[in-house]
Amino acid sequence: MLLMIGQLAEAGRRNLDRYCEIRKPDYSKLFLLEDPWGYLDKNLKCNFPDIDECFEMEQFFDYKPQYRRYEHLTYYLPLNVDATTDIDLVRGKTHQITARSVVPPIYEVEDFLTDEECDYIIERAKAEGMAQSGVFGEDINIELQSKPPEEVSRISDQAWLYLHEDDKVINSIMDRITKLTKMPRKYIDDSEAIQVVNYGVGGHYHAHMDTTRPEFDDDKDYRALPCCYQTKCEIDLNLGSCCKNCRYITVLFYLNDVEEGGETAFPFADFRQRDVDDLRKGKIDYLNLSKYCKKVHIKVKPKKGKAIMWYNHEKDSHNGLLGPVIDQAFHGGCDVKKGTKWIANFWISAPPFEHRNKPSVFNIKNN
Ligand SMILES: O=C(O)CCC(=O)C(=O)O
Repeated sequence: MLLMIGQLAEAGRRNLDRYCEIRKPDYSKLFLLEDPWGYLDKNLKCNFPDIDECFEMEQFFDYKPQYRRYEHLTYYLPLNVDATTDIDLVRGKTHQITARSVVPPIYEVEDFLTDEECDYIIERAKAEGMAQSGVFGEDINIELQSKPPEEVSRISDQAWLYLHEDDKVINSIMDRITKLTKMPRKYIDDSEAIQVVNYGVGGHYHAHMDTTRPEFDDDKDYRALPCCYQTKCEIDLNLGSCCKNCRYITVLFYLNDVEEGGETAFPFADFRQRDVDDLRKGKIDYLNLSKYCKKVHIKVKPKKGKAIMWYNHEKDSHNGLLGPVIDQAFHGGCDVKKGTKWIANFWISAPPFEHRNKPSVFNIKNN
């Protein structure tokens, strides 16, 4: 152990890179999905100057076998836009699922939650305490102080609802999410808490990605960083973040009816990638939904109990785990014009290939 500390400290002195990195695997073995012999683990090299953090990473090298295997992700595509089909979510009731776009696949299900479930989530969030929403890796207070409201990226309050095994209401919703997404249950249990959000009049969230685009976000290279759901490291608002979001799927629930406005808008859905790139480079800021909500074609109107889901990433065709980000998944909430808007977000996280052995910090059985 002492030898290891010495080696790590030396590695730290030599290399100021703050994060563990993975040596390039032998590509002839890249298609080894389950890696039962720990082949790829042997190629991991730690460059942390911070020894404590390094030990946290070390733990996953010998983590218990059940965490070493991730089942493949599920990715399903609609035949065409507006295609509707029946879906079995609860016994004795048939729901309908409708595709709203193909890239990314966006699906809508009415009455996914009952009125009682919506009210329960709102009450639990209020009891938890609603506080001003933030934006990943940024300090929203600086924006609020320096910009007019329509330029501020996000104006809302939020609370996190942690998943507990004994919460029957939330567990039954999780069962339905498993059926909706057709994902292995482990991914659902490993995902983040539910985020409940409330917007007043003028409240909005400009279009953004729920996941990190590892090579591009804020001109920072996030590729070597662990996924946030696999680490307890804090997000430092001044220095950038120490992890990246690896949110494969978003499931968003509308918890009330909004009198006017508050649509969820997908400004680039079903655009060709080239068009997305051009639009983003152009003079008009299409991400500003206070100004451009009207121009967006694919918008979902809030309705109490409705759920929408979409993919933020493709599935990696080589290994069945987290694949490339889908840039067309930019989305946000348009200004609420009248009334109030309550939603809940549930993000299903998944590891990219290089982090597949690291367990989630959110597994409900661990809390
Ligand atoms: O409010 C909405 O409709 C969208 C919310 C959203 O994009 C988010 O919370 O990430």
